[in-house]
Amino acid sequence: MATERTFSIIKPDATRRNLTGAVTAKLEEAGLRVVASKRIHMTKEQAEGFYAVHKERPFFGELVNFMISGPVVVQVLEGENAVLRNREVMGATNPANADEGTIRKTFAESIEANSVHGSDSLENAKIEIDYFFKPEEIVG
Ligand code: RTP
Ligand code: MG
Repeated sequence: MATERTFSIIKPDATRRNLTGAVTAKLEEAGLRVVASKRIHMTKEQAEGFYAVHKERPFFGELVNFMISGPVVVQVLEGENAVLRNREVMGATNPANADEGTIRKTFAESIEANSVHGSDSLENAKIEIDYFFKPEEIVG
């Protein structure tokens, strides 16, 4: 087992419904420590850059518009196997397919408005953390 850091976003559908605390509680209950957190309203350029890997996907434009439709909370999470652990507690992308008790099963509105983002690999976690945080903003 290895202590890892991963990157999380509490998406606009969740901040709009005052679910920042409830989502964070699920992360903490899963053994993930919030070592950095800030509420931001992404610019279009920031969202497009963040989701650049999806730029050829049919949902790219809608996804960017959704992500800039309200504030988000970007977080760095630390814990044992944090990348996989976070993916487990998030649940499947489409809440209809997500397991009971997961964040998306409990809170998500749709496949797009699915309440959270989480890095899908350790390599991407590092890139995504660096995209939003300066090293001194992370307190382990
Ligand atoms: P994420 O990157 O946000 O953690 O989610 P994920 O890995 O489970 O899903 P991914 O395939 O990377 O897609 C990124 C986000 O795009 C939106 N999406 N919309 N309309 C659609 O068919 C569709 N598919 C994906 C979701 O917000 C998804 O989280
Ligand atoms: Mg993804």
